[in-house]
Amino acid sequence: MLSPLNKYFPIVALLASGLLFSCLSDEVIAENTSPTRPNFVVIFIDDMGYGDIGPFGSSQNSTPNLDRMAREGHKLTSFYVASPVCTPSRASLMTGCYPQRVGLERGSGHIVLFPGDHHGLHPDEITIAETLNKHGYATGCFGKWHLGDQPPFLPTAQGFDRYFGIPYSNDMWPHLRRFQCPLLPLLENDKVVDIVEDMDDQATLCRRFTQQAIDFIKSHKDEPFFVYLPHAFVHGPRLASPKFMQKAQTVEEAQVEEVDWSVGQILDTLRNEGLDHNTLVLFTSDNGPAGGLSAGPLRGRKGSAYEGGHREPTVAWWPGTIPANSSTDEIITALDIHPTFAKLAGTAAPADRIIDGHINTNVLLGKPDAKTPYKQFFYQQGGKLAAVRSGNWKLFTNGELYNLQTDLGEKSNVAAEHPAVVARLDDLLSKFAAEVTDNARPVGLYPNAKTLAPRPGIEGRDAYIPTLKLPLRK
Ligand SMILES: [Ca+2]
Repeated sequence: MLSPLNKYFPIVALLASGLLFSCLSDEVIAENTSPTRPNFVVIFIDDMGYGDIGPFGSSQNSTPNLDRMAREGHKLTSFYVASPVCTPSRASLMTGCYPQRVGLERGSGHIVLFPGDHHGLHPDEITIAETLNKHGYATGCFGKWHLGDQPPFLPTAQGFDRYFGIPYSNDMWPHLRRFQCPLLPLLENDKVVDIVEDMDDQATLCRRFTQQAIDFIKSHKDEPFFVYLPHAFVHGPRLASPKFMQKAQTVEEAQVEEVDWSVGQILDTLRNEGLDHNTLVLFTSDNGPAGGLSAGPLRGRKGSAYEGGHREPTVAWWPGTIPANSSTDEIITALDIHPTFAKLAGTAAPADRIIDGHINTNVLLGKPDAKTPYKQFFYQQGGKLAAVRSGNWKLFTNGELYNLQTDLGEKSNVAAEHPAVVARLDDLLSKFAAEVTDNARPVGLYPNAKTLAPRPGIEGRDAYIPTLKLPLRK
């Protein structure tokens, strides 16, 4: 059914999504576009908080490789993900759209997708991997996917030439007894090739995904490549490799330090192969800290619309192009990765649909005096729109108002003193809620879904029937 808003679609959608501003920033950066197609590496940690690494003030964890990456690169202190939980955050990174735009603001009856879920990222969505792959890039995904485990939803059906990893979270295994999950499979492309049986296997995941990424980089060094390395670390259940467990005080510290080792391995590979001056590496996390990890000075954790849930410890590195030892506090988000990387590669994110992200090249690359194209950014909680940031003001749907410039920790609700600001931001929330509802695209659906691996102790086909109540959403 057509809604009244659809009649005004071009103007309303452009205004609401900020595409007008994308076009403007597009013009500004045209002269900065690299003549050759750069390589891209996105290192995406699971559940790591704003305060967990050295460049963002951690004194608990030793992260010499990330410290060096920040010294040689650009620290993004206002980098946001579009959701504080796994599936919606990843849907946004891949598409450049708010999660509700692509029908993945939550899973089916749960906040994220589960094993054998009949929902996933719709095959008609264009991922950043598809955009780059069509433009001649070799594309590899090594780690946790979590955008659907049925055939049309897997990475190799969504633009990746090669995949090795776990299809969803590492705690979705038989040891999580309340959900009676199947065995936790490791996939190579779309085939189950191994099972994560126990904690010793869990401890190998950082090493294995890192090695796969390195092998892919080496074998594609003569063509442009896009490597997406979504680590299973530091999501629970947690165990790191023995050499990291031995020297750390806690398992969280050991896992952060092994992730830091992984970063060092990737950057060393790029240096040793002579690829560092033509490769942009982005390090960040999918959502705020889970238990045992740190949001630093921020309020809120994984799952929250406070800054700690959405603002991630982010470093960009591209020697010779990104200035060393630089930083910015301008807003840049996971929504921008698809349109910005596409632009840098000499192509574009799809133009036949709304893309919420911006071409945010100048902020990403640390150009002098770069300004964010964002007039507003929207936060989620529990699969619902929960807050908006505009400038330094942040208004929650429950009426709380904070000034992030003077109150980064969101301690002091000043709504009563600024009724005009509340009214302006409340209007942004209402307009976005209406626009995104009217212009949401469908979630992917795969009827009669089966799990990829069996539940232990059950014979035959029954072992592959999902045990969760997974209602159809649309
Ligand atoms: Ca996560």
